[in-house]
Amino acid sequence: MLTQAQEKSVSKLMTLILRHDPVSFGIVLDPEDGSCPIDELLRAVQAQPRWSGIKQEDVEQVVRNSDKQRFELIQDRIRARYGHSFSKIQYKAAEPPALLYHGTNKGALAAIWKKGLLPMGRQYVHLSEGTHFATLAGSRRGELVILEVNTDGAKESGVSFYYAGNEVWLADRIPPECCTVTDAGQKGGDRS
Ligand code: HQG
Repeated sequence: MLTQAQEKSVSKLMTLILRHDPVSFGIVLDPEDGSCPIDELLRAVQAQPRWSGIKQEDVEQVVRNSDKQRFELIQDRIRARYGHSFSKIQYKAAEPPALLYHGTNKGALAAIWKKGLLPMGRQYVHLSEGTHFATLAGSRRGELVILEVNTDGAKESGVSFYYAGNEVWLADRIPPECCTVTDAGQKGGDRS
């Protein structure tokens, strides 16, 4: 059984492997769904001296307790649900709710009004059905701003949406005219 601090640390290592740099850990992710066999991930984690004693049930604990449900177990395979920079996971296009949220920061707004929301270092723009996830994402860099995204407008501009699970939606880009600032951030970003 891992402590909360250990869970966080293993989770960070797992996101590094499954989202960003599988190659450095000797792992090949499935090019379609981004998964790998859970025993391969386990061996990669065990190869780190600090985690040589880790067991599969510990990895399953991390998956279960992840506050943002970052990982998904599919039988004997595991993948990160979202957040990838390394490989472009093929998600199925899906019909999003009329409104989605994106958490960002004041410093990024000028560029967003010019170019819209772009994936930046990741493969997709990350959006959420409620403001809770957007608040967590946007609070990481400076003053939080929550944008409301008009998905019908974006679809009219040819944007496809993909569902990553746990209320998280992905898109290749969002045009600036489909974004408006909400005051949800100022209200404390209540879970909705
Ligand atoms: C901003 C983490 C300038 C965008 C988070 C964001 C989330 C622009 C930053 C998940 C821009 C990219 C994803 C433009 C967008 N010009 N800045 N045109 N378009 N941006 O981390 O959405 O805890 O790559 O607003 O919490 O913040 O790791 O994306 O501020 O859930 O599981 O550029 O990753 O989850 O930042 O975060 P990121 P994100 P985990």
